[in-house]
Amino acid sequence: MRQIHVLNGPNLNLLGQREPGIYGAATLADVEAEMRALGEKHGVAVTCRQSNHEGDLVTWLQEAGRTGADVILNAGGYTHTSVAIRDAIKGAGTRAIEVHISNVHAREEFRHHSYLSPVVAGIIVGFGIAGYRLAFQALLEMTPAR
Ligand code: CA2
Repeated sequence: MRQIHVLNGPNLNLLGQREPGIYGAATLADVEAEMRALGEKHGVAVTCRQSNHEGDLVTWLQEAGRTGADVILNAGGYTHTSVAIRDAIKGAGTRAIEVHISNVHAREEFRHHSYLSPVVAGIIVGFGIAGYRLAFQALLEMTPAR
């Protein structure tokens, strides 16, 4: 069965609780429920995880690469800092779509650069939480990773 892992990084557990003007009112539980519903509809095994720790994301990206799961990744602030997460995607051969809820290019300069963009299959930015659904649809249109 095809697998999609939905990985969210630091502070995304706060979705819907703070800064609704930037990130909207939906919670992470809402996002994950939508991903699971899409999985049921399309016969995809969906695993949702969130961590505030860089190493957890590295471990989960390696696992996805090993097991042939596709990844929808919002690495949060680590997007702009993490060589380790980039190396995990590239090193494990993980196929990932990078998602950002906000339009990072319309925000502070330091959010304009992503260490991850050169090693992911595609990037979806600025569509709010719809970006996760768009990433799911994009993956469905690709040949399964394995
Ligand atoms: O727009 C995105 O999805 C981001 O990945 C979110 C990250 C930010 O560092 C990136 O530059 C862009 C921050 C996630 C923080 O999420 C919060 C959600 C609600 C309240 C406070 C923080």
